[in-house]
Amino acid sequence: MDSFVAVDLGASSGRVMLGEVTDGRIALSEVRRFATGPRERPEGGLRWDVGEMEAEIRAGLADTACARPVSVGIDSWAVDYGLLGPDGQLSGDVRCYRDPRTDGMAERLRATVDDATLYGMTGLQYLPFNTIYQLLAEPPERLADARMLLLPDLLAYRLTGRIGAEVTNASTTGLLDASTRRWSTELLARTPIPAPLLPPLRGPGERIGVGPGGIPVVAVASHDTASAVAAVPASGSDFGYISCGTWSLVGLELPSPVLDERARMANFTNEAGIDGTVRFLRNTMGLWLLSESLRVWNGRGLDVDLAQVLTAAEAEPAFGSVVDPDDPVFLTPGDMPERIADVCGRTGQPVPRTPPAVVRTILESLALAHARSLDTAARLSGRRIRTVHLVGGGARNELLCQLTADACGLPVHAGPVEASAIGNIGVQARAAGMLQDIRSSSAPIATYFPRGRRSRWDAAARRAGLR
Ligand code: LRH
Repeated sequence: MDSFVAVDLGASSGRVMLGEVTDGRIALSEVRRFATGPRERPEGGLRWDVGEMEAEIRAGLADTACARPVSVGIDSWAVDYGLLGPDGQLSGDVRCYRDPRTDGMAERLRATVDDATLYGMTGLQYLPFNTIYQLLAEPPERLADARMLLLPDLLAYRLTGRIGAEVTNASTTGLLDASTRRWSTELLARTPIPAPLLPPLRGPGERIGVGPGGIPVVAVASHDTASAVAAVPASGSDFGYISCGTWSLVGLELPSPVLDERARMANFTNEAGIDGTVRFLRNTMGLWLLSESLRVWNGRGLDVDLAQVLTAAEAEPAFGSVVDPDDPVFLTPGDMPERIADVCGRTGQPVPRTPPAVVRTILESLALAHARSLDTAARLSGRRIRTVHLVGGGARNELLCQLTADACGLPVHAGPVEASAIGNIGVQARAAGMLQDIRSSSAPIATYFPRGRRSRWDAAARRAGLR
């Protein structure tokens, strides 16, 4: 039996997981869990505490030492980075993508690169927080003589002293050429971003260096979504996936990018996956709407328990109101129930007043967004989807899984919950020659079959004014 360590960082919590590989299957256990959430600083701006993350990772690694792991890999959410100064030290804080500092940056870039050209180069969905817009929001002097390291690469640097940019995560920056998988020098030349800012690229499975206690640090698919999709327990090519946590990443695995105008207009992204695959997906607001609602209710002393409110939401009438989860009003932290009420009022729908009614609206809205994105992905790629795999924390949410099956009119296989950690460990174990198929884990999978007519979902979308 061989052990590997996955450090899997999410936007609210981070985990150090031990993965044991026996007879080609991965079994996970959690070694350490810690809060990661961004903090608003007095000087302004939402920032991550990288020092605290590093300390937690080091403590987690010390806890795994007796299992003598073969290696460790780090994955996290995409797009955020730290800047290393000429002295090799982190200069300033790592900012959170939900910080509104990128307002106006897309317009600034448009002055030198039009949207269609940009999409043709990078194949990236427009999101206001793509790294390219964050870099454009930096004072130019911060970028001179600096090196940019995406978060997993930054943490690997702090453990090993080695710099690099792992390619799956680099593909979320808006600076990688989607066809060649190299930094786009053509695009860089049209921006004030200096080319030496970007470190050399490396791929999943490459050894980075030696970390604490002599453990080898290996590059994995360091974008958490890339790791999660690598672990989708599917065979064949007629499946769609939903990597569902803070975000819902909804789409298909393809052999090459789709860079045409229809894909751009549908705001689909082409991110780099393992083994040269492309994650053709739409990034949709996910369970963030629910977690922020719970935070707000509990902050007001309402004491709303997740399990109880989900049971109550199941008993709520169907199709009260739905909203577009991608409405920009939902991006920044804040009072989601209030914002949902505003959107429902604005679109002439009944306003959900109680926590169960709000939760029902959120889950039906997410299920509808899942179905619409899968339909679009199939249409744009010419692929047929026969089953859906829903992985990540959302796989625990039975009501969401059932509603997603209903809205898609397709069976939904839910699990593994810890898909990112499994993909992370799978890449390491395969690189070490100890595993052939990353898609095999011992995690339980639950299947939800569709109920009711799909036309009811279309009618709900029309009532909400969703095109
Ligand atoms: C999910 C995720 C997603 C990104 C977002 C910033 O955790 O990595 O793929 O778009 O965070």
